Amino acid sequence: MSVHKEEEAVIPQDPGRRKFLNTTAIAGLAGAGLSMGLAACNKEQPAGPAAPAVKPIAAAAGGVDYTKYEVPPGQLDTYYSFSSGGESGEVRIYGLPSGRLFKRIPVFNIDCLVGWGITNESKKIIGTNADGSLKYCTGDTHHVHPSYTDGTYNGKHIFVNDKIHGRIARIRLDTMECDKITELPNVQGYHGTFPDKRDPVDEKINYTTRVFCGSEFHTPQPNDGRDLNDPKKYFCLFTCVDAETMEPRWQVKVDGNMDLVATSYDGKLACSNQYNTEGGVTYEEMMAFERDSCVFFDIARIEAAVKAGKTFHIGSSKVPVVDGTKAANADPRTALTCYVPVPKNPHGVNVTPDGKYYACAGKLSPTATLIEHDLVLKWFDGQLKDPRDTVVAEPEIGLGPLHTGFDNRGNAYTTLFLDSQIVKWNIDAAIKSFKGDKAAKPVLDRIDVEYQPGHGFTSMGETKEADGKFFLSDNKFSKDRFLPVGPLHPESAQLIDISGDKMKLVADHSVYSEPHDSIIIRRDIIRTRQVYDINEFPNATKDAKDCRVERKGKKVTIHLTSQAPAFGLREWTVKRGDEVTIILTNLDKVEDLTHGFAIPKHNINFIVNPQETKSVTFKTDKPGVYWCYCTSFCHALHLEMRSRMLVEA
Ligand code: CUK
Ligand code: CUA
Ligand code: CA
Repeated sequence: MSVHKEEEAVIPQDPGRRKFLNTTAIAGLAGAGLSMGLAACNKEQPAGPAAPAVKPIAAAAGGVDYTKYEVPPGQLDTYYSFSSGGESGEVRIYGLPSGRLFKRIPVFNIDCLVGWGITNESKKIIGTNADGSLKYCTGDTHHVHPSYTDGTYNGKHIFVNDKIHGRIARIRLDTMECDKITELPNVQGYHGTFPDKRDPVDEKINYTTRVFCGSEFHTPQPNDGRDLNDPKKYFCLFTCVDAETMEPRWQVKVDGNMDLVATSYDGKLACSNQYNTEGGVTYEEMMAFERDSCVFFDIARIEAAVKAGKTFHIGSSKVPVVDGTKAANADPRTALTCYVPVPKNPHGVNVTPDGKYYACAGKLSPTATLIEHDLVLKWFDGQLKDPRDTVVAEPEIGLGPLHTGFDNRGNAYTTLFLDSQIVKWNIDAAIKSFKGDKAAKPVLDRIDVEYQPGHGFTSMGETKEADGKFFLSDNKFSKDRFLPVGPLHPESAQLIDISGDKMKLVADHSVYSEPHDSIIIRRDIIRTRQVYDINEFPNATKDAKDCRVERKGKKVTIHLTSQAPAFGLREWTVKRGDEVTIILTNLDKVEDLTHGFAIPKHNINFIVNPQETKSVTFKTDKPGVYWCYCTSFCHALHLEMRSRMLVEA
C-alpha cells in the first residue's frame, strides 16, 4: 500500500511522527506472529527530523478554508453526533461540525451531576440487589444506534450495549435520558448491536420493533461452573430484544464469536462478522484460520421456528433458543443461518445506504469483503450452493481496515487502523475489478488521520438518507494533537469533508476517552422536550403548600418542592436510625431552570429539571444539623436556597 505523494502534501502532518506510529503498531502485531504479512505491505515513509510543532495553517493545509466549517457564536450546528463512551459506560452528544460537547448521558455508570445511580428512579433502571444497592456500577458502551422508520431515523430512541455485563440500554431521544436497561441471559461480551429497520413479514410495520445483539465471548452454557475448561462445549448466543418492552424475545445458538452487527433495509436479514470461528481461547488460537465468517440470520425463519416451538432453554432462562449452528443448518432452504467465509479476523460490518451490500472490513487482511444482499437471499432460497458465492468484491484497501461509512454517490470510506488513514473506494469499481476488469480501480483517495482510527461514520450514512457531506474519524490516539494533560490523552475525532473528489480534513475535536461508535444525525430529526409534564410523576408534590413530613414507624417520607430561590420546607426533623425518603418536585416551569439537591455526609446529590420529580432514600445514623442545599446555580439567591435537616440523637 503506497500513499500518493500529492495527497500526502494536503494534510498537515509530521512525517517523522507518522513513521514512529506505524512502526510501533506493526511491531506490536509482529509480536503476535503476523510480521510476514504486514511487513510486506509496510508503506514507505520519508525519514527525517521532527518538524516544528507549529506550521502556517493555510499553507500546510493546502488552502482548506477552515472558517467554512466554523459555527459562529449564536449559530447552531447542523448535526447531532451521538457517541459511545467506551469504558466510561456513558453516551455523549456533540454538535457537528463544531465538535461542541453538549451533554453526557449516564447509562451504565454513576453520575454525580444528575444523580444517576443515586436517585431511586435511576437505580431501578440500572438494577438493584435485594438490599437496594446497585447490581453493577460499571459499563462499557461501544455501539449506539437509533430506531428507524422507513429506512431512516425516527428520533425516538437510541440503543447502546454494555460489553462488560451483557446489558442493552435504551435512551429516549426527547429527553435524552436512559429509560430502560436489560441484562441479556447467558451472554458475555455483548458487543455488536443494531435495530431492525422494518418487519420481515408485515409490510405495514416499517419501523424498528427488534434490536439484535451479538455476543463475543463464548462460555459454557449455562455458565455455572460445569465444563469450565472444555472450550469445545462453549458457545455464543445471538439475542433479539423487543424494542418496546426491552425484553429478550429469542436467542440463536451460533458457531464462533460475534463482533459487530448490521441489519438489512428490508427487515429480512441481520448479520454479524466473526473473528474467532476457531473457537480459540488464546489469541494465537483465534488467528489460526485463513478465513472467518460473516454470519447471516433469516429473521422470518427464526421467528417461525420459535413460534413452532423448535426451541430449547438454557439454565433458568425463559428465553427460547433456536439452533443456528452450521451442523443444524446444512440445507439452505430451511436454514436459519448462513455463514459466509471472509478473510481472517474481520472487524466491522456495515450496510450500503441503498441496502444492496454488506461491507465486512478485513482487520488482519488488507481487504474489504462486499457481500450482496440479494445473493444471500438466493442462498437461503436454495439457488446458490456455496455461501462464498454471495461475495461480489474484495478490494485491497490498506492495512488494518476496521469500519466503513458510505456517501450517497456509491463510495465507501473505511478506517485503516495500521495505516492510520481513511481510504475512499468505489463500490461499482470494486465489483468490476473482482469480475476481472483490469481497468477498474476501486481506491479513489486516501487521507492521513491522527492517529490510528477505530470507527468512522458518515453523516446520515447508516440510513437511506446518507448525504455524503462529512466523515468523522474516531481515532484511538491523539499524541501531540492537543495540549498535554498527563498520561491519559484525549482521543481525537477528526472531521473530514467528503463532498468533493478529494477528502479534506477540516477539524480536530478532542473527545473524552474512549468513543467507539458515533452516529451523525441531521438536527431536524431530533425533537426534544425542554420541560417535563408534572403529571408524568405520580409522586409529584404539585403545590408548595402540600410539602410535608410523613412518618410510618422508622420510615419517614419528606414531600418537598423547589421553586427558585427556596425549597418548600425550610427545615424538617428526623431521628437517628430512620430510613428517610425525600421526594423532590421542581415546580419551576421556566426552561433551563434546574435545581440541585445535596445533603452533606449522606452521599446525596442529584438535580431536578423543570416540572420533574425525583426521590432518594437513605439512613440517618449521624445526629446533627445538615444543610441541604441547591447545587445548580438557579437564581441570585441560589446560595441562600437551603433547608436544614435536623437529626435527633
Ligand atoms: S468496536 Cu471499537 S473501534 Cu466495539 Cu465497534 Cu471497532
Ligand atoms: Cu436552586 Cu440553586
Ligand atoms: Ca480467526
